[in-house]
Amino acid sequence: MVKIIDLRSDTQTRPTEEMYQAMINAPLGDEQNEEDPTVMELQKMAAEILGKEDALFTASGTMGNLVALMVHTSPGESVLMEEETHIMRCETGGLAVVAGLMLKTVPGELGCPKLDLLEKAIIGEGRLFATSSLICLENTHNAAGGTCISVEQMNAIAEIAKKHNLKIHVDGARIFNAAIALGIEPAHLVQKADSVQFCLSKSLGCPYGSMLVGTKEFIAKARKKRQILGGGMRQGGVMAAAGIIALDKMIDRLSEDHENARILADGLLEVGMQIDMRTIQTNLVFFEVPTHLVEATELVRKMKDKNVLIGKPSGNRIRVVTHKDISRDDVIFTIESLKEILK
Ligand code: TLP
Repeated sequence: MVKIIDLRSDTQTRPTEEMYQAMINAPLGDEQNEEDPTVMELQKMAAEILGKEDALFTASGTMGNLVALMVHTSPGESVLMEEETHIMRCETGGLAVVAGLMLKTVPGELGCPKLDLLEKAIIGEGRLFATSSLICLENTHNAAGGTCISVEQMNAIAEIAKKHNLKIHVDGARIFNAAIALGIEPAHLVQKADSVQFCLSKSLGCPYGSMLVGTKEFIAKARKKRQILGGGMRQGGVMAAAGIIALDKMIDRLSEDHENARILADGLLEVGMQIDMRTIQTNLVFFEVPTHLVEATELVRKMKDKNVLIGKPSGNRIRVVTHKDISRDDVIFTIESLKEILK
């Protein structure tokens, strides 16, 4: 069988053999009644790893983020975030459609909202106002290039949040990539956050699911909001079993993906692509295709002919992502393929 090298996203992974076995053998129960031992074990592990009291298994990152927004806010309020966040760009406007929230975006630097502008954007109390109640951060930040928000930045944002009585939610779809790249414990990185969503189905290799973590009170409320969205499960342990393996075995290996991303970025530079190297921090690589070399859509097509799938271009900008099913040899093959196409 021909190997397809799929660099479009770290969502394009297959479960490990151990995950399949765990899924087959998982003890099961009714998740909505909190009787599924496997889901409960996964939730306990997720809460512990992120240093929070409790956790909830959700269908997706989108659902986890939306549930968090619904718990932290009331309809008619506003939520602040950096202007290229995933919640703003790629979650179908759920915050407005379902949660009844107004969005205020703030320009950022490498994915972190600019602090002075963030504070200025806060809407205070008043009969006429969509008062701000929540700040959402994204760590790592997808559109900025998989960049990390540091503990120092988190602390500074927490100061602003405290001063204005706002909560902080972290869309940590790839929070473990951030922790590994920054060289700190995940719990330390999110200490100042009131809630965090992270994806099992991204870098960690699971077929399904996200975790939402926070206080016991927050998670009790989140469980009800998840039910509104139709996200209560029955024998959810089948899917949670893969998550347990992921938290046990798949976090430490993320540094391999980061190394592969750096090698890929160096190779892309070598063949003439343009990259802001400040953004090469984790497993995402965004590059600009100079039009004098090749048309971005043509490059995608030619790479596909070589069985290498790369992201759909946005203008001339293309994303490639390393993950557990991309080996060092795959990265080298990708660079060689680029060289052949561009020679
Ligand atoms: N990101 C996906 C999809 O948008 C295509 C990707 O390939 O990067 N937050 C962040 C930062 C994300 O990157 C994503 C998904 C989500 C939330 C949503 O997670 P899901 O797809 O599980 O709803």
